[in-house]
Amino acid sequence: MRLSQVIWNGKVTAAIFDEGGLARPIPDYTLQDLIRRSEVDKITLSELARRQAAAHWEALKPIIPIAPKEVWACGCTYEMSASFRDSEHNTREGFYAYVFNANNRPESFFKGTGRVCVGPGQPIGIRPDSRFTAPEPELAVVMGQGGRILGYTLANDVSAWDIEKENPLYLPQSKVYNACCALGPVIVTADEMVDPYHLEMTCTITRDGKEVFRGSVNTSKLNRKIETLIEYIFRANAIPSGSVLCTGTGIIVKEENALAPGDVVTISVPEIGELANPAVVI
Ligand code: DO4
Ligand code: MG
Repeated sequence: MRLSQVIWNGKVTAAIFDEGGLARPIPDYTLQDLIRRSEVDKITLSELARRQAAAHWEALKPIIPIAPKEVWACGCTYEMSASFRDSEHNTREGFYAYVFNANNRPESFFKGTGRVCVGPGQPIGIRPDSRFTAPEPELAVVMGQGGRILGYTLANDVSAWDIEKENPLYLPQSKVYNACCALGPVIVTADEMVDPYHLEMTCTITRDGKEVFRGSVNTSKLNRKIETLIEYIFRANAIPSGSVLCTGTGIIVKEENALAPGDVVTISVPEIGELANPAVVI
């Protein structure tokens, strides 16, 4: 099932989406409410959504699919991300390759809360003190109690790479700021996601209507099991149900394509949809 949220009767409301973009609102529920109720009543999210949804389909636009309690992210999970960072950063040789190695502890960091997240069509942020901000297109999972995967969505882990590159201790400043994370357009529930390790992801940057960047990756290149990433972040953190984990980027945007205000970043995976956001200086 494809779940997201819409503005319905002036309120943020969970909704079931069909492939064509029509929606059945789920009155009186946000996506967080739906998750909470499905866990209390011990029924699946899809079953609860089906029971509570309005009978009619409407042409409604998806907004952010969930206001996440917490957003976590993993890094250097694709060879591309680790080798680019090793080649660009002023660090000890193999610094990033070390965490790419699946036998070592993965990199994970706290990306923020719902406060820093935006949905489809909303502006993503460029820090005023960054000259090189890049999109990081990532597969993201919505987690339930104990880290159970409830569904899959797309994320843009927007990052001020020049700040990270200057010194790895600046990572939180490069990663966490207003509008640093886009999510959407829908959450494909875990029971309907055919194979999260075989998704073809594309990212484009459009400037003044012209495509200035195109990159793609298949999630088969993800060097970790998503369950392993979740297990690590839960080791010493009671992460609340309704939180999101971004699983790392396999698409690298170089400095010549640094985001400029007005650029539009579009991330797409056929099984999930398209997440497009304009960039603004925040
Ligand atoms: O090591 C820095 C962050 C890496 C990251 O966010 C990624 O690989 O996606
Ligand atoms: Mg990332």
